[in-house]
Amino acid sequence: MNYVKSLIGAILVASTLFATTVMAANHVVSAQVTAFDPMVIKIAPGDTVSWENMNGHISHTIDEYLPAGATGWNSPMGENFQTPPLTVEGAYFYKCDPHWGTGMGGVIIVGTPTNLDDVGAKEPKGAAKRLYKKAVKAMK
Ligand SMILES: [Cu+2]
Repeated sequence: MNYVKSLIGAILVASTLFATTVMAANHVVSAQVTAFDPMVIKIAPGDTVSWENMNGHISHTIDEYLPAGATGWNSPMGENFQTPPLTVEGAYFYKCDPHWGTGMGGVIIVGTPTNLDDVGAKEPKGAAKRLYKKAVKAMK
């Protein structure tokens, strides 16, 4: 009986570890001259995103567009960067401050983009408007 209990316990622990390992993925975005590739990505809650080839670039969330309860980031200039697990669902808009004038930015859609209508209601202009349209299109 004790053996069966401990066997069941071991299976539960193993399956939990397995699920955690399998479910959380990292998604790579590469800085290409003055654009992020891919510009819009869809990920699952709990996944992470990392940026590569970041020499001369920044990943900085547009905090006024963040989903409610989400925490933004501002990566160190010129350094590759990885987010913590993104657990709050919604669309995370981010920009490269030095190249924002040329429209260098991107969107990470975590699960359901619950805040996309709110972003649209803020009537984004210029590069932010372009990102917003790309995010909407990605959900169709
Ligand atoms: Cu840049």
